[in-house]
Amino acid sequence: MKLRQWTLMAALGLCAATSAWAVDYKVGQIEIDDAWVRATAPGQPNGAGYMEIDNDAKTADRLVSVTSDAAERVELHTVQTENGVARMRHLPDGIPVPADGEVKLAPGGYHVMFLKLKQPFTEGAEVPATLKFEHAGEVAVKFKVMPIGHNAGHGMHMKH
Ligand SMILES: [Cu+2]
Repeated sequence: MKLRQWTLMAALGLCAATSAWAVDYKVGQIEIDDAWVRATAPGQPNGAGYMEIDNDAKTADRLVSVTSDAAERVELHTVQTENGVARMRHLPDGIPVPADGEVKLAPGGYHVMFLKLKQPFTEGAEVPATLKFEHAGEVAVKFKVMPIGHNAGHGMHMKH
């Protein structure tokens, strides 16, 4: 009996370790994976958040808004390149989520823009936020704060 308990604990421990950062959230048939924000440098007023949204439903959905106490305002943005310069663009209608498909918010593309942070995003912390989908409804998530250099991609020359 003692041995069996140990085995179970070891198995659970391993499981927790491997899935520690890929926190999944679900609302209706929408699943959110790998929600993260990049840590902010001192004095940096805004922060960007990313995640993967999976939709198992046979109908398209839409991420219409994100709210969070961590920032004065939260917007949904994309990045468009004009004359070789990547610029962020506000998406007042939100981000479309295809039926039976997925959309990725990632550096260089769709992102959640946290504007006027109330305090810096510090590595290892979590940023609570509420996602609102047109059909699936609302879900509370936590964005994990990753190091400044995490997944830098080509978002380095971005202008707002
Ligand atoms: Cu932006």
